[in-house]
Amino acid sequence: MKATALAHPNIALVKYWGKRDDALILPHQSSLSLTLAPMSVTTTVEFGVAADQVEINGHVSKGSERERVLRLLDALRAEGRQALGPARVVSRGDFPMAAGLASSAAGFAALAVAARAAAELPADPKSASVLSRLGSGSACRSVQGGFCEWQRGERADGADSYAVQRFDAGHWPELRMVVAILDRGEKEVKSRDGMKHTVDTSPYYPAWVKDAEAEVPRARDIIARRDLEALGDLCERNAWRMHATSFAADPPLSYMSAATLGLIQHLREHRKKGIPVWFTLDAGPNPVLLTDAAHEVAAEALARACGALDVVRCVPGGDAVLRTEHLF
Ligand code: 2P0
Repeated sequence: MKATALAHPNIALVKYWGKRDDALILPHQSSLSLTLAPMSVTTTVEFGVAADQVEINGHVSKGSERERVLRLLDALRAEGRQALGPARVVSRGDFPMAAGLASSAAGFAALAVAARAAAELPADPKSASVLSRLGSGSACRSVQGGFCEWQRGERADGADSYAVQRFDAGHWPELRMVVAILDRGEKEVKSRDGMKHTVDTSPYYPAWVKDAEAEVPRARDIIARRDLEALGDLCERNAWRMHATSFAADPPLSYMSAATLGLIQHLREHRKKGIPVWFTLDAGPNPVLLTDAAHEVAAEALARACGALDVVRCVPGGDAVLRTEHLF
């Protein structure tokens, strides 16, 4: 009853921003992301040990981090096909320092895939996606590679709220995502708190939900024909609108810094000069630049010229996979 899995992070092209159920992590709207290589998280799970213990990146987990892991394991244990007992979990990420990408999506995707395998359940991306969602919403989009769509679902129990792969990593191999680290600091407001505050207080929130849901099929069509310019325009528009809902919260919430806005301004100048580069922005000040293989060097140079302390170049990543080497 021991298994190990490796999963990659993902970056949303159409963002998830706000829950309709905080406990089950059910979103108000669907979202669509690209799984990113080369960064990954590897997690080993073993059931049937003396007591639950969780270790992430060499530290014993406590508080909410431990609770999130146990919540996911409890859901699996409650399925009750066989008595699984307490579990030992060891997880390790290979993210470069301050990669600017949250490792939680990759971490919970790897945990779900490893825990299901340790429980001797058959490989099933849908069930693993539902399970990983209980740790972190965006994790459900990291169970598979390439372009994954998290369908919001309708059911109150969340059984129909999971991600499906629309295109695998080989569909658009020359696509590039370049993370520009403008600020290495911890953000003041975590995504989970920021999205809740926005849902609760922003008068723009209903408009966001309607608009984002409508953007998902448009993004799918654009990705099908590999139209970089159209995808760049859609990504930027969706990022602006996600942040606009937060600007309109009470009190207002801004994840952008002066440096973020400076870089965005430069992108426009670069596009006028014919360099195909666009941005997206999660709940933090560090933009992720969308471009192609022929222009990733130019995108990195642009990021550094705008003050980036670090730059991480990413390519489309593959599915979460089981590994035969365990971490303990
Ligand atoms: C996304 N983000 O779609 C959006 C865009 C941040 C901005 O998913 O509360 O760590 O664990 O479900 O998944 C980050 O939020 O939040 C996120 P929880 P999560 O990628």
